[in-house]
Amino acid sequence: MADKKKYRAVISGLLVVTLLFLLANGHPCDRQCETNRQPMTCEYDFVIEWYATMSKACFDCPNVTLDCQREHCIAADGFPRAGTFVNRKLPGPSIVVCHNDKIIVRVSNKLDNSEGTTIHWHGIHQRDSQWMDGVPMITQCPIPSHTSFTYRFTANPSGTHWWHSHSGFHRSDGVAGPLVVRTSQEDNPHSALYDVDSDNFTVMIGDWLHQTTIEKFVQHHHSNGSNKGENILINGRGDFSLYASNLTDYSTLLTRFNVESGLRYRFRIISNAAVFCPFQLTIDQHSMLVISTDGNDVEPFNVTSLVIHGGERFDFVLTANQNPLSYWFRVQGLADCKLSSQKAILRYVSSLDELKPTSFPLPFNDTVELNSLNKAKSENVHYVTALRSVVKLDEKMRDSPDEVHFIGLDFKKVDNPRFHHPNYYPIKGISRGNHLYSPQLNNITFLSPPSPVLTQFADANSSLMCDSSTGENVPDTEFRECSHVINMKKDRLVELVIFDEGVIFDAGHPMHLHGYNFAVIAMERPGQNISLHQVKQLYESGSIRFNLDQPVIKDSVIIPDGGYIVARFITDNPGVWVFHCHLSFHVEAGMSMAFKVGDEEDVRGIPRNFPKCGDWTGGSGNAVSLQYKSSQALLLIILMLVTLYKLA
Ligand SMILES: *[C@@H]1O[C@H](CO)[C@@H](O)[C@H](O)[C@H]1NC(C)=O
Ligand SMILES: *[C@@H]1O[C@H](CO)[C@@H](O)[C@H](O)[C@H]1NC(C)=O
Ligand SMILES: *[C@@H]1O[C@H](CO)[C@@H](O)[C@H](O)[C@H]1NC(C)=O
Ligand SMILES: *[C@@H]1O[C@H](CO)[C@@H](O)[C@H](O)[C@H]1NC(C)=O
Ligand SMILES: *[C@@H]1O[C@H](CO)[C@@H](O)[C@H](O)[C@H]1NC(C)=O
Ligand SMILES: *[C@@H]1O[C@H](CO)[C@@H](O)[C@H](O)[C@H]1NC(C)=O
Ligand SMILES: *[C@@H]1O[C@H](CO)[C@@H](O)[C@H](O)[C@H]1NC(C)=O
Ligand SMILES: *[C@@H]1O[C@H](CO)[C@@H](O)[C@H](O)[C@H]1NC(C)=O
Ligand SMILES: *[C@@H]1O[C@H](CO)[C@@H](O)[C@H](O)[C@H]1NC(C)=O
Ligand SMILES: [Cu+2]
Repeated sequence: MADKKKYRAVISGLLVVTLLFLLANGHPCDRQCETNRQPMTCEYDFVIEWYATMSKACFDCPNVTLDCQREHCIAADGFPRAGTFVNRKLPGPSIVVCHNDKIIVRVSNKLDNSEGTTIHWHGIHQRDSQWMDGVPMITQCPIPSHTSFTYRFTANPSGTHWWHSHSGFHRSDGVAGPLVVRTSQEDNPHSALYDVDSDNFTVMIGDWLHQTTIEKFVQHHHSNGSNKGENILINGRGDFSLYASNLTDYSTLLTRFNVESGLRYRFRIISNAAVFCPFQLTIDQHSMLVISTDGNDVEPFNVTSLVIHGGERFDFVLTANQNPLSYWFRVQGLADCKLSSQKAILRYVSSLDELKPTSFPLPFNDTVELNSLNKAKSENVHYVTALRSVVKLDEKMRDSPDEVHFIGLDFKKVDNPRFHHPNYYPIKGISRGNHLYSPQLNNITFLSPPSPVLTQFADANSSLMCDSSTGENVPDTEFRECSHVINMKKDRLVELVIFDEGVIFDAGHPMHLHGYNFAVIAMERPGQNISLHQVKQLYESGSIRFNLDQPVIKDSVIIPDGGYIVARFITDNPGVWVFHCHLSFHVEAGMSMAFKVGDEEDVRGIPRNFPKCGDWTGGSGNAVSLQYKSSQALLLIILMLVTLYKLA
């Protein structure tokens, strides 16, 4: 009897613990990862809708602070605006899984205005599920409004990744969230460096507009409207004092990271920048020990200032070893966001201080910065190539490359018919404030194909496509637009020499490759500008020093303005993979291209009933024009007859 009671007590105790665990951690897949455990199947439902910040779900937010935390309340920075959101959350729901888990996400498109959408899983390579990459007209048809699409893929590789819409401006209007793939302790070279790895310390930083992105895009591209961000949000939260609140202490509304004295925390930072908005992160009185970028572990690198560009991820360890107080976690916008900054709060839980943190002048006098933008390298200013991968570069990657591709980036003064008309408002004939320079790759604007290249290759319209043979040496004196797809053979060592000509604007483009990681074996900024000719000369004369030892491995990287990077990867993942600037305004204006790796038969397993789409031209169009022509002819005959009749 007594035994039975004890047994029951233990079981109910375990049940309560399990339930508490589930409640605290949410999804059952967010768990401790162990080697030799069966992977789990992790399911999620995403509903994408037009919705509003500061909606009625926010009740008396911010006057009643707790109201800002209510379900469906997207408080943001207090500014009311429309946006596209997933499950009425900002950031969208976190996906936290273990390496090799199966992820299943059912996406329902409930956008009122009938826009199609897709979700890209940024950092996931989609080996053997290439059609799940979420790029409209490259790997799938857009998901029409009022329909749903289920993404199924394996969580590989591990690391801090994220998901976001790859269609139009849905990402910058809210459709984005973390995707963290953890590994077991044995597979994690840095597990001894920290104590806590929790979704509470995953941080998505984004610029934030006070209008829908399409509004800003149209005003900027068709008129003289600005392309600058209005604010920055840290995990969907920003300073209310500027827009919505007269509270004396608005800091209660900011994102908080609660830490315990003495523990070491793994922070995972994701940049969801949409305009040209690099973020400079500093934490008062704390340094950051960078251990990973874009899911690739690096030898620990200690910094006090970390710059993060669109699409990049950085993981660092923060040691809570300062006086138990509250500290500012500061994000300063750079470039087109230089007027914006934002704060979150790092709060030691033992601190009684619930109030605004004290401001410390500067985190450290000797700031060490990583991933700086367009600065000269120095003792305290480091490019991302200062990081060393924990693994040696694969032997095959040190050979001389099988293919080399030069990819030049810049804004071009061309009459792109989308934004200029050669007679009515040519770029060379109107006031400077109205010039729209087209951001291009090799002087080419990407034209979205009318059907997905990967899944409907046979439907491709060859007259719209171009590759390196037709695309190279295109002059920038006239506008060129095509579906720019470079063919690459399977299992080749490809070298990309990516340079920013740097002629117009002191800008910088964060470039992202789908389907692969690449080793960044060189990165330099010799001057303010560089031409294809100059880069080729440097490359061919052997003047570029390659780091083939333990180069940093990434999937997103900033190209210095007027500088270059050299990147390598092995084409062992067949498919059609876009390579594009990660700034929404640039990719939507055509700063994109695709690498088609292998042949159609190398991609196996596309579901037979996979949705199809395309242009509807063909026979009936001709029939209409024939009819039109015959009726015109008939009219002519009648006119002639009438004239003849009159004459007779
Ligand atoms: C907050 O309080 C102020 C002053 O009491 C009031 O004017 C304002 O309307 C309130 N805001 C909200 C959202 O309730
Ligand atoms: C994460 O946050 C939740 C909710 O505030 C809290 O209950 C939990 O203890 C936190 N976990 C860690 C590891 O800090
Ligand atoms: C934009 O154009 C309008 C109308 O021509 C003008 O009034 C305004 O000053 C211009 N703004 C800028 C920033 O150039
Ligand atoms: C804040 O206070 C100012 C001046 O008292 C007032 O004009 C403004 O409307 C208030 N803002 C809000 C959001 O309550
Ligand atoms: C990192 O740098 C800071 C400031 O220079 C220093 O105080 C701290 O001890 C360093 N941490 C490590 C792990 O080297
Ligand atoms: C940092 O520099 C300022 C001004 O140069 C100086 O007053 C201060 O003592 C320095 N702080 C530290 C910790 O070295
Ligand atoms: C291919 O594109 C060209 C240029 O837009 C167009 O004229 C032609 O009708 C298209 N062909 C097909 C088969 O859709
Ligand atoms: C773009 O065109 C200009 C002018 O013809 C040429 O000098 C330049 O090298 C081209 N850029 C690239 C990246 O091909
Ligand atoms: C390139 O930069 C140099 C100065 O660094 C400048 O003199 C030259 O005019 C620039 N060239 C172009 C094409 O902008
Ligand atoms: Cu760009």
